[in-house]
Amino acid sequence: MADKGISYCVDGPVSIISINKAKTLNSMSGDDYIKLAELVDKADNEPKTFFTLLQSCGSFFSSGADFVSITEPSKSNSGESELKKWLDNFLSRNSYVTSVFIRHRKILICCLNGPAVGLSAALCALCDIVYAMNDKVYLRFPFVELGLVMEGGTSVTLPLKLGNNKTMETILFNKNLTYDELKGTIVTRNYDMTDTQEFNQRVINDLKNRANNVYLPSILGIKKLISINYKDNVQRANSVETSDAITSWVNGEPQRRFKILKTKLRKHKV
Ligand code: CO8
Repeated sequence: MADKGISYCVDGPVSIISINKAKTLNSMSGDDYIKLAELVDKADNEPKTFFTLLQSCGSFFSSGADFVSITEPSKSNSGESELKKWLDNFLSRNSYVTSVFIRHRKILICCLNGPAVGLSAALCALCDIVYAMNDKVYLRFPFVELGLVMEGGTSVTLPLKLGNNKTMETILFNKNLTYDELKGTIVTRNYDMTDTQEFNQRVINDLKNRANNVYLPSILGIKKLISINYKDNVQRANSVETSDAITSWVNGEPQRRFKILKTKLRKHKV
């Protein structure tokens, strides 16, 4: 199937955002993350939308930041400082995308058809509800491997949802959060299916059926009340996370490590 980037449609009370980049396991360039954020905002402003659904394709939900776009960022203007370059290519993008997810007013649901890595996993942790296709899903936050710190609000969302000690063990030692660990914390239902398209459609049908039995404005009111408890903390964390990371980007540590990762992935195939 040809990769079609990121698409958007509305089906009754549901706005559906689909990532279609199966060739690279749905990796996301900086521009892809901005497009995703724009579509999440579009759903927020859709008067008849109550649920915003994030869906993907193939075997992975998303392999995170695309290492090609990180190792070959948009050309800097001559004379532009490294600081200016990474404020544009990292801080402003990362902070904007995360902020759009935090302030979203509709019920944000992730259809986790497979593993999610890095910023994509962080965005998944920002969702109100996460459904797993089966028990093969996992979340991976390889921040220590890549010379990064927590991002996408994870310094608040992971301790909130998993507890402090579990978050420390997982992030500091670069472990996957397996389905067993996600169950009941971030993931609330396992559909126990194998076909991504069928899984995605099942979730849409289930939501439409459920929407028939509730007074929809109430669910948005409830989300607003629950998110008051943590929203400001995540916004503050987003700002601190991105400004703390900028020194590493200016020094070039993540870029060096992304290059090594790219070479390693190539080598293991030879
Ligand atoms: N970017 C680009 N291409 C990728 C990526 C990626 N992140 N991940 C996988 N691919 C490509 C591979 O190169 C490969 O392409 P090809 O077939 O042409 O060689 C194809 O997808 C399939 O990948 P694999 O063969 O490696 O598949 P495996 O099942 O063996 O492994 C893994 C899957 C474990 C996901 C492995 O591919 C991997 O480790 N990928 C890198 C994941 C990663 O570390 N992502 C970055 C996370 S950090 C992050 O998101 C925060 C960044 C902050 C900056 C944001 C700026 C806006």
